[in-house]
Amino acid sequence: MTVLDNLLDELLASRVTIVDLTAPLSDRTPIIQLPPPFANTQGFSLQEISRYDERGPAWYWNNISAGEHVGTHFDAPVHWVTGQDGLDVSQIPTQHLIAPVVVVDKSAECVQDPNFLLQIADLEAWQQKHGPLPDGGWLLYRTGWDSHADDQAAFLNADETGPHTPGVSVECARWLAEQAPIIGMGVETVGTDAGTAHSFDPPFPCHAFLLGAGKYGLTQLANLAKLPPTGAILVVAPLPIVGGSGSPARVLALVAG
Ligand code: 23J
Ligand code: MN
Repeated sequence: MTVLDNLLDELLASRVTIVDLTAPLSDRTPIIQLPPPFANTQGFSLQEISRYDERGPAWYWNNISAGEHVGTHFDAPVHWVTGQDGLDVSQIPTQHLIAPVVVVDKSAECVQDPNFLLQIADLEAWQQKHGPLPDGGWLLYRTGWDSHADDQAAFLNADETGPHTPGVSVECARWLAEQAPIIGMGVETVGTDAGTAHSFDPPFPCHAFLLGAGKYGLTQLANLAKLPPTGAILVVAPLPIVGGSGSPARVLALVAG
């Protein structure tokens, strides 16, 4: 029996399940809001071409429009100035799109403090309990923020000082980029950086350090509560937009049990 026969058997018997980590894409999907003078992304929308009518009697289809960074999406290294000589989204090696995944759960802390920042010490404590971060794999950071994903205002959680959503400290972002063996980090929020990260030094450190190191980002993930801390496999499927800085992505996890 080959490993693929084994996998199919396990899938058919539901001993391996497929968890969808993707947020639905619609004109209600939250989008990031950068402050002036910065330009902002378009949201997702459908424009109907025909729907079993005189424009096309037997078929229904739409044009779509969206920014590259809408909903559950992939950040390629070239998205950030620090990664400008790196890969675009069409160039990501396929072995990076199916890889081991671990989950760090800080959802309890983030209920108490929406500005919670993940620290190096949190990851050291996690590794004491669960072993090393996966070489060539993904770190997903659970904050519970997906519970706000049906409400743009709650999801961005902005006041007159700007957005307040959980993220990663500057030192921890540098450590993930330079010391950790992971290829990328995924989050439940609208971007990989904290809502307040515009005021960090450097600004947006997850983007600056991880993408600058040739690593990747994944945003607005859902259903992280359904994943074990270790042992799952992540399947990430961004569109191969030639020259693209990122893409909406279908993200699935294979989970044993
Ligand atoms: C552009 C500028 C700042 C940020 C972002 C995009 C994202 O979060 C993104 O989607 O990559 S923070
Ligand atoms: Mn992005």
